[in-house]
Amino acid sequence: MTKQWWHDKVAYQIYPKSFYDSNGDGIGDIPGIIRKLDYLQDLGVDILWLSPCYPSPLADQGYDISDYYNIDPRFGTMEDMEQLIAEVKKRGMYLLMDLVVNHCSDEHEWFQKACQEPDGKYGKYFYLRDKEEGKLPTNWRSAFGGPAWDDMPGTNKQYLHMFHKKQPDLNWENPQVREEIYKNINWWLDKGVDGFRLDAIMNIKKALPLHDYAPDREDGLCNIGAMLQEAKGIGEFLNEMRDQTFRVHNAFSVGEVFCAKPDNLPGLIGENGYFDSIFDFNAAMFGFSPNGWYDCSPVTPDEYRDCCFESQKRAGSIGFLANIIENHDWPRGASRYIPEGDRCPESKKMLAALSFLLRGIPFIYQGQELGMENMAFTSMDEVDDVSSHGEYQVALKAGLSPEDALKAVSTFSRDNGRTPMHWSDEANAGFTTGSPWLKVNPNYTAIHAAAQVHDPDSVWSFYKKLIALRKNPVYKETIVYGSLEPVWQNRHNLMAYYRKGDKTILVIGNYQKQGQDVELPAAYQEILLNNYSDVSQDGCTIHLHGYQALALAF
Ligand code: TEU
Ligand code: CA
Repeated sequence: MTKQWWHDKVAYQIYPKSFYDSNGDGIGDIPGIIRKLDYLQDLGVDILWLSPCYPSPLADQGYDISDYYNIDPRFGTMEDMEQLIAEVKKRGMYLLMDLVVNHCSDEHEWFQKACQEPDGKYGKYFYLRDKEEGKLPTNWRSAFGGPAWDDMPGTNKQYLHMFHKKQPDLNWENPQVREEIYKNINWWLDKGVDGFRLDAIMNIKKALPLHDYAPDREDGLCNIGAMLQEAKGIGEFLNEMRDQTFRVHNAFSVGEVFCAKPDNLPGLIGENGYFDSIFDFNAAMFGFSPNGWYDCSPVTPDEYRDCCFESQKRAGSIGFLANIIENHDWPRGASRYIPEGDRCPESKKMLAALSFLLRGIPFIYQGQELGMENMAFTSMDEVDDVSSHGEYQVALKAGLSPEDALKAVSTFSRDNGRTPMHWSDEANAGFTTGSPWLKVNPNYTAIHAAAQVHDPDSVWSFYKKLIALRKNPVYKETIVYGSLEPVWQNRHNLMAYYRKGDKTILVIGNYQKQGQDVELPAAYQEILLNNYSDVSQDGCTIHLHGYQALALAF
């Protein structure tokens, strides 16, 4: 495998709106990110991925872009952005922007012009169909609920939106659209950005001609998954994009890919793949129901382990997965993957170690390094996310009481990851001196950065050790490029694996409150990581404490 600059890096996702507010308007901003760069450098992360901060009506919190060449004034100015790029570089770090090009905002001038002249140049930038009374062009359900077609203002047409109605899908079949997109990517790369995270990128190719699929709910609509499975030829677009943009700049690209079929992986992340990496959502998606959030199930420790190992086996040495336990679209990992009642620093550290030392590129989501947890929303008024409001309605329609529907939203809401970052135990968790745009999780008084950065036993310090271990010159090669071999896979509530390269490392997590024993095949040479202060052992038998995590070198 040809070595690339991003292989040995650790990435950190910033959700700008909720990271740090520098001017007291309740909204996180770019100057706020600049002020916290030393915090990130101290933690040890290298690559920063910024969720969108381009001008946007924020119907989907910036994933609806109205100008690809600017910064939303709520987040700062282009000068702020340039300063951020410079400050990141100064620290030897890298910056990724979010590339949201399956759709733009309905307030983007392309869509505005398309409305004025649907049969003109810009009409061809979108998927438009003549409006027929009482019949939609196709029976597709949008990701946030309701039909994926809406009336185009001032015309007799309807347009396709796979997500919110303020996010019209761009027509990638039109070479002019592709050219516009590549031009924009190169413009940012020329500015000094080091790469992109590619939003909903597998949605760009539609199965043509567009047609109905079997309805899968009482609304008579169908999930667009079936259509995406059928779409052929996305590779032509993705290869073209890679060759005309990322390749030219030696830039890093990580794709948000949900439909990675095992035989697809070489094409996706192989030596000459469309992307340099794709996120592994196998555990995130486990237990999710096609019926909606109200019908989703929790993930047990054994299921979590099996999901991780399944992905690892598929990826093998083909390429690098981007490993996450959460992001801005999912519940907090600590809440989803650690059973209720067991969430404590030890269990959070164990989860961190198990995920972080997998083969791939670790991505940490803001607040994960503190062990931030889900929010207990007490009313839908506290919830902003469009998707959560859609799912609340789905739950009510399915017959749930408002209390139970709220509980489902509280468990799975994307806002769990979007509540403001906990910097300190001051008002509003030190996130803002004003009134925060989204309610702060009341548990910030117990979980916050100020207390953790100076505490050698904190979750934060454990993440710092994990990052340092990945960079340890003796073990780096093995952790980055070594193979992964599961062990004791049939044991209950135990996740363990070898990383084998020029060194051999055994990673063990006792995924339960009770202790349990493991027999080592031989005596280890060194303890690389331990979330307890001791290892209780008789010869090669280790008596693991509840939620103990170890990395041992042989
Ligand atoms: O997400 C793509 C996507 O498919 C989401 O609907 C995802 O399945 C869901 O949020 C999980 O709960 C990306 C972005 O990450 C998301 O924030 C945007 O809303 C979406 O694209 C549209 O741009
Ligand atoms: Ca602000």
